[in-house]
Amino acid sequence: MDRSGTAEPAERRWPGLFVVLEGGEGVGKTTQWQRLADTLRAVGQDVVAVREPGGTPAGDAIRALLLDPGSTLAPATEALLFASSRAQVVRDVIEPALARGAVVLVDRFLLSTYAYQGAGRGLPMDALRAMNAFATGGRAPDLTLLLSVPFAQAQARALARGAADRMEREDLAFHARVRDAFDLALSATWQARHPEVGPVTAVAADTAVEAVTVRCLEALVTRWPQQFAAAASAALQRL
Ligand code: T5A
Repeated sequence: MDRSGTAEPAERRWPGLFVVLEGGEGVGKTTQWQRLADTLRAVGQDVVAVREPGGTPAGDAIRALLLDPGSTLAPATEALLFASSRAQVVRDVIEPALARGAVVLVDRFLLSTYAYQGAGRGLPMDALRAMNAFATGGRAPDLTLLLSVPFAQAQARALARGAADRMEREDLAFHARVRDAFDLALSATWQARHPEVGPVTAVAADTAVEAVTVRCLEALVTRWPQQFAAAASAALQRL
């Protein structure tokens, strides 16, 4: 059992809310990240939405380097570049937004590094954990929504989208290791060992986009009923 059903964490020390969307290629994260931001803004919430890598001028330049199929990067270089983008966006965007009380929606965060650079590339988890701690300064998400779709369906979606970036060009075995790592992150044992990731909850994303948005909002309502009830109700009415 994951920790998503627990009450609002006592350790929350900032006025804003930090919510991350995660999952392998083609699960529909980016689609839901945009839809959640739009739905929350439509009911008057202050929302800051950024994606990793990216979200700052330096991060966008790092993103281009990381995703360019022409880049040749050693696994350690790749990991450090993802962490560099993260360090910048945490300090320039995420921290100030949380301090003023915004809902911060981030498309990928720590869990992606563990799944792609840890399970995918085989880099040591202890090194990645230390690197992540340095990059975030200890900032943990309040909740991660881990979108899941049957592997073949997600691969078909990603393929249908067209030109593949450097990460998407990795072979099926790489992406299967990434998927397994994401699945593992749903276990209570894994989450207890990785408090830096915060609580992780699964969202089934194998249906129409509108229904997945409702499921994401329901996961937020479970944890913060007052804050997200209006947005969830608006999304339900659009079904
Ligand atoms: N990475 C990232 C690391 O290796 N380590 C790290 O630490 C971090 C932070 C980022 C890459 O970097 C890696 C992971 C990634 O490989 P990216 O371009 O941001 O690159 O790639 P993704 O995060 O994979 O984002 P994508 O946009 O490519 O994929 P998504 O978010 O899973 O899917 P999305 O929303 O773009 O949807 C894919 C397609 O499916 C359709 C969409 O219209 C789109 O065509 N779709 C649906 N179709 C039917 N039903 C639904 N419910 C659908 N939802 C979406």
